[in-house]
Amino acid sequence: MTMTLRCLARTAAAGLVAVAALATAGHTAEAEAADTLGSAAAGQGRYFGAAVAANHLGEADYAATLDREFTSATPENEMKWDATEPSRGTFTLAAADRVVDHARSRGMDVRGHTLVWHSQLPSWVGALGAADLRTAMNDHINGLMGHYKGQIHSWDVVNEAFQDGGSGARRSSPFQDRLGDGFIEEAFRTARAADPAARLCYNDYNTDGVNAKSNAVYAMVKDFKSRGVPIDCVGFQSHFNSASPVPADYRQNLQRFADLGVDVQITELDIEGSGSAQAANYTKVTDACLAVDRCTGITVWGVTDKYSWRSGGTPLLFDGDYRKKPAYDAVLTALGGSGDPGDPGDPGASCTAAYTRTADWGSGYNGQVTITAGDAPISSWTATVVLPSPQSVSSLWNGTPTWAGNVMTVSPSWNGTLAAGASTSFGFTVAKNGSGAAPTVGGCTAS
Ligand code: 9MR
Repeated sequence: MTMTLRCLARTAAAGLVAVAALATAGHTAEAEAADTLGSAAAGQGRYFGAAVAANHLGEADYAATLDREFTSATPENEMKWDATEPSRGTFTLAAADRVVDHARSRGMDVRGHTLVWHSQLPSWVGALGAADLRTAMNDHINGLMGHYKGQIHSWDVVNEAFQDGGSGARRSSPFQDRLGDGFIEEAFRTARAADPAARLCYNDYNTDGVNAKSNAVYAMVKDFKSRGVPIDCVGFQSHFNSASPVPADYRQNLQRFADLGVDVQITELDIEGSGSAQAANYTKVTDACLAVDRCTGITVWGVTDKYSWRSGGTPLLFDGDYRKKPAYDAVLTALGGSGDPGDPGDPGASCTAAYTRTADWGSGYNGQVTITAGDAPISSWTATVVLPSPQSVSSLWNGTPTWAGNVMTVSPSWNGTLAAGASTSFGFTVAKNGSGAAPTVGGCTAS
């Protein structure tokens, strides 16, 4: 006979973050039942998306995590100019189609990223003169938006057109250098005509707080709104680390753009770090979006740390084995959702204890308890064995027993450290003393 008793001990850090986030986030009873990022965000009237790479969709865990948790997908590289029009007039959209088809067939929205950007730009574009470049830019917008017409909820029409630093100036690029400031306006007007139903966004980084760069974008959006240039939203990439932390005025900055009459979206969120500190930063960002009515959704820049562009900084919500990180719990809680702490992928230390009688010789028997780590690695465990009276244990191996009456608590001797999902076992010999009943095994606790 085999008995299994699942038990878990969530890390104190994750629990504290969850409690802190619960105390600060307003949420409805209905949303509280949500147990995925997408469903919890939907309860708040928002989407929750991820950047998606076509070449990972064949990996079962990748696709399963994406499909379970996210309601929006942004092709990470597949819609960029170098991928989609490597030579003039030749559109290569198979990889982008794979992401769009995967996402839409599972009910996800798609963000289009990105039409006009100085980077990942094939060299033929930079070699064009002004008139030709203008035509090529408009052809590119029409080619992509035409192909995906009606399938994209928001397009990053222009990406990263402003310089970093304090100047608030436009960034040098073939478009800026040959067409001048007006290229942005022209791109938006062309985009509106190409797919009138799509939300048209300007997207940039280091514009997340109030600073010279975001002031310059703000002035452009204000000007566009006052002159009727079609713009519907501003994307805040939100790539954070210790050198570029979540700004204290993040919410205020989102709000001032929203007050211009555009939606705001968090478009490429990732925050380097780990544990409760990373979780707290994710809570700040999520809370900021929820506090701004026109913040319509959040996209994290990847599904798993292992494929992040900053993988060394472990900046995402799922680790390299698709386990939920404390940051995941923090976001879910801030969105008003609540996870099942025992569900697959929870990062808390946990273990199971399974008992088997391995030998029986009339007056005695051998028992074995197999300890299996849950979805996270563990460094120690204890399990309890309740022995039926009047049995007694004559020897025990691969464990260290302590006794309280007929309850034996066993801790590791040499075998405390287990990888996620790995097992060890301890064994013991029992004198029946007239009773052949099975012991009760359970109470596995891991740390
Ligand atoms: O995540 C993308 C990475 O795979 C590419 O190598 C890189 C090339 O420029 O672009 C990354 O995505 C960028 C996004 O398109 C625009 N904002 C900054 C992102 C991170 O570099």
